Amino acid sequence: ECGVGFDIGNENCVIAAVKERGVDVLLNDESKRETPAIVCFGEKQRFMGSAGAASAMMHPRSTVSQLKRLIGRKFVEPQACEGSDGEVLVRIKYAGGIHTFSIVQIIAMLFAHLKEIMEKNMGMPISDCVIGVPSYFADWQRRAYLNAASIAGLKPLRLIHDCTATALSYGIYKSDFSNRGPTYIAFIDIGHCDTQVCIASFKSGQMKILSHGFDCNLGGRDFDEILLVHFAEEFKQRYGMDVYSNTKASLRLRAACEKLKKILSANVEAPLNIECLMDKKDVEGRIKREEFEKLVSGLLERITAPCKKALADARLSAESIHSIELVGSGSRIPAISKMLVTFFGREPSRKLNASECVARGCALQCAMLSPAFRVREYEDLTVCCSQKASLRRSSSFYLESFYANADVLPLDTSVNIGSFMIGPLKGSHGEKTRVKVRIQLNLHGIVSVDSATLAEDNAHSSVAGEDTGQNAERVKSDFTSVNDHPENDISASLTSAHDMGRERAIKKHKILVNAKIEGGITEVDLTEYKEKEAQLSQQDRIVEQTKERKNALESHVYETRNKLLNTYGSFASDSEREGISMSLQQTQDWLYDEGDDEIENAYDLKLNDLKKVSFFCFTFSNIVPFFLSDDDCLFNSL
Ligand code: ATP
Ligand code: K
Ligand code: MG
Repeated sequence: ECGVGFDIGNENCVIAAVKERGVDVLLNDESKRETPAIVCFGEKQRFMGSAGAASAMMHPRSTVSQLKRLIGRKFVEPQACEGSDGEVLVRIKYAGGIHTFSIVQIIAMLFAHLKEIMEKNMGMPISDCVIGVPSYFADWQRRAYLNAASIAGLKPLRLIHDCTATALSYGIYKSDFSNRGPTYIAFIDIGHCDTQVCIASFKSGQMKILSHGFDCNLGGRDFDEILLVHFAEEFKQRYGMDVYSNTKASLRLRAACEKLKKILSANVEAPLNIECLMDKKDVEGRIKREEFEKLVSGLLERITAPCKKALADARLSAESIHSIELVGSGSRIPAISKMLVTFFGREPSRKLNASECVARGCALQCAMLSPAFRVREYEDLTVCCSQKASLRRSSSFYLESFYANADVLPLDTSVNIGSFMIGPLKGSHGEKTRVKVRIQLNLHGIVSVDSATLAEDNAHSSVAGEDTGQNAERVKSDFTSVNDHPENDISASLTSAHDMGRERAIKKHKILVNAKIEGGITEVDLTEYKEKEAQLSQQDRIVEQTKERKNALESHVYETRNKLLNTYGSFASDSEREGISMSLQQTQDWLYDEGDDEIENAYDLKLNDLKKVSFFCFTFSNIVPFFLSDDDCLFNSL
C-alpha cells in the first residue's frame, strides 16, 4: 500500500509518493522530476513525456501538448476535427495510416505513461492514486479525467483541486498555528496556462478551504506569447521574414522566447539567438527586463482579479491574510511578486516547493484515503458534501441538476449537468408517498444521486418543498456549482451520523436511480478505448524491444570485430579470422540495407548465427578471461 499523487500540468507533470520517511517526488526515465505533458506520434510508435518533448520538433504536426487545456475545447489546431456530440477529436498521421483519437484517449496515453514511470519507481503495479484537477473543471471535465484514468488502468480515489492539494501539503506538517483563531493563507498557483487562487483557513491539525478564484487563460504561456509577437514583429522589420508563415520557425521562436523569459527572471537583460530560423537566416535580438515588464503589464494586472474574487467569497480583506504562498513555476517572474506586494501589502512567501507541492499534496491525500496507510491525524474539513431532499410522489419522477454559477463555465458547457430518473416507485400503490433522495457532490467534485428510498411509514414525515404536481423537480443546490468552490458549504450540508441513526428505524425500499449525464462517453466507447490503448502500448513495446535487439546485434558486430583485431586476434588462424570478418561484414551490410527495418526475431536469428561462427572466440575467452573486458573495445581503431 502506498499513496501516489499526480499533478497533471499543461506543461509539466509531477508524480509523488508517500514513503516511510515522507513524500518523495519520483524520477522519470531521464532522471527528471518533471515530465512534459506531451504525446507525440512518430512513424511507428508514440513518444510520451520527455521522449515526446524530444521528438516534438521532428513531428510538429503529430504532437499534442497542453493536454489539460484540450479538455474543454471544441476545436483544436491544427489536426482536430469534431466528433459526435461536439467532442474534439485529434486526427493524426501515424504508423502508416490516419488515426482519430478523442481527447480522453490522448489524456489516457499521458496517464498511462506516468503510471509506467510510477510503477518502475515503486517496483510493483499500483492503480490507486489521487489526481489534481483545476478548481474550475466542470462536471463533464472531471468525468473525462476519470474515464481517461480508467483507460490507463488508474483508479483515482479522489480528483482533488490543485490548490487544495497545495494547502494540504502546506498544513499537514505545520504545527505552529496560532491558538487565538484561524490562520488564513492565500495560495496562488501560476502555471503554464492557468492561474488558480484559493484561501484556506488553518488551525493546528485542521484545515478548511474557504474560497477559490481563477483565470483559466492566464499563465506562463501568455508571457511567452507576448515575447513571440514582439520578436516576430522585430524580425519582420529587420530581416523581412514572416515567422508565422512557417510552423517549425514559429515553434522554435516560441521555445526561444520561453527560454528568454526564464533568463529574465534572474537577469536584467537577456539575448535571443537562433541559428537558421528560416530562409537560412540566423536571427538575434535582446530585451531588457524593464521593457519586458512594460509589455506584460496587462497580464500582471489580470492576476489580481482571481485574488479579489477569492477574498470576496471568503469575506476577508487582504490585510487579514496571514501569508500569501506563491507556487507554480509561472510565478517565477519577479514582476509578479512585485505586483502582489502592491495588492496584498506584503511580500508573498515561497515556503513551498513551487513545482512539486501539488503532486505532494495529492500523494498525501491518497495515503490519507487508503485504509492501510497511517498518516498523521489531520482533519480536512472540506471533503465532500451531500444534501437530502424529501419529496411526495406517486410515480417515477426526475431530478435535474444545474450549475449554480453559469457565467464561469467553460466554453459551450450546458448549464444543465444531467438528470436523474427516480423510479418506478414500487410500493407507493399509486398514492403519494415520501421519497427521500440523497444528492451528493462526491470526492471528485461530481454530482450524483447516490440513494433514493421510499419510506413505508410516512405518517410522521416532514415534506420539504412544495409539491407542484409536476414530475420534473428542479433541485437547484449551491453545491452543484462546481466552479464556485463546491467545498465551500460543506460543513453546513454534511449529513450527520445522528440523522442516519434515526432513519434506520423506518423500513425503507431502495428505488432505482438512472442517471443521464450531458455529454461524456458511453461504456461501449470506454471498452473500445481500453482495447485500443492496450494495442497501442503493445505496439510501442514491440518497437522498443526491436530497437534493443537491433542495437544488440550492431554492438555485437563491433565488439567481435574489435576483439578479433586486438585481444583474440592472435588465438585465431588467418582463415578463421577471415571467416569471422566476412560474416561480420555481411551482417553489417544487412543492417544498413534490408535489415534496417526488420522484426525483432530477425535480429535475434542473425545474432545467433554470428555467435555460432565466432564460437571459437568465446571458447578462447574462457581460457583468457582477463581479456574479456568491454573496455577493450576501441571503436575508433576500426
Ligand atoms: P498548469 O498549472 O497551467 O497546468 P503547469 O503546472 O505545467 O501548468 P508549471 O510547471 O507550474 O505549469 O509552470 C510552467 C510555466 O512556468 C511555463 O510557462 C514556464 O515557462 C514557466 N517558468 C518556469 N521557470 C520559470 C522561470 N524561471 N521564470 C519564469 N517563468 C518560468
Ligand atoms: K506542474
Ligand atoms: Mg500546475
